[in-house]
Amino acid sequence: FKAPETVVIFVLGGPGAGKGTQCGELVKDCGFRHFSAGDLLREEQDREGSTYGEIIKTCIVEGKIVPMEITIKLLENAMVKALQPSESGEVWEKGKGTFLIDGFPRKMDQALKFEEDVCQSSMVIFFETTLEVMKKRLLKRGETSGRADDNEASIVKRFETYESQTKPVIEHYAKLDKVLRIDSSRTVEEVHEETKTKIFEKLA
Ligand code: UP5
Ligand code: MG
Repeated sequence: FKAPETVVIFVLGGPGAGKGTQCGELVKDCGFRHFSAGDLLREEQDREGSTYGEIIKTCIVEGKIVPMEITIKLLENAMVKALQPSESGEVWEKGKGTFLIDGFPRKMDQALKFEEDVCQSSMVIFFETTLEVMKKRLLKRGETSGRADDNEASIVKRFETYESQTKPVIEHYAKLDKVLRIDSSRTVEEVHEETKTKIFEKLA
C-alpha cells in the first residue's frame, strides 16, 4: 500500500463510544474517508461464498477479536479501492486523502502488523466515556439495529475485550504522543467540533 499523500487516523474507544457516528460527521464536514473494521467484517460475514462467515459471526457475538489477517486484508482492500480514480476522475478532492480507520487496531499485535505491512498512522482519536453511557447507548440502539452483539450478554463480553486488549493499544500510542483524547459523553455536535479542531491542530 503506497500512497504518500494519505494520512491514516485510527479511531478508537469502547463499544458504543460514538466512533461510527463521529466518523460520519467528519466525512460530511471534512470530506475524510471512513473505513469501519466492524462494518467490513459484517459485510464479509454476509457475503455469499465467504470462507470466513462463520468465524466472524462467532467472534462478533462473543465480543472476541477476529483473527487479524482477515481484518487487515479487508481494510487494505477497501483502502486500495478508495484510491482508484472515481468516475469523475477526481481522487484528491478536499480531505479525501485522510483515512479514518474506525474500531481498529483493537489489539497490540494488530497495530504492529498493520503499521508494518500497510501503513503508519499519523494519530489516534480516542473517544472516551463511561461504561454506563456506552451500555445505555448500545441497548437503545439494540432496540432497532438488528446487530447480533447489541444485547446484554454480548455487551459484557465486548467491554471485557475492550478493557483487556484495546486499552493497552491506546496506552501504547499515548506514550508516542499520538493520542487525541476526546470526551464523547457530550452531544454529537459538541464532540464533533472538538474532534475537528484537535485533528487540524495536530495535522498543522
Ligand atoms: N450515539 C453516538 N454518539 C452519541 C452521542 N454523542 N450522544 C448520544 N448518543 C450517541 O454509537 C452507538 C450508539 O450511540 C448509536 O445508536 C448512536 O446513535 C449513539 P456508534 O457511533 O455506533 O458507536 P461506536 O463506537 O461505533 O459503537 P460500535 O458498537 O460500532 O462499537 P464496537 O467497537 O463495539 O463495534 P465494531 O463494529 O467496531 O466491532 C464489532 C465487533 O467486530 C467487535 O466486537 C469484534 O468482535 C469485531 N471486530 C474485530 O474483531 N476486529 C476489528 O478490528 C473490529 C471489529
Ligand atoms: Mg461502530
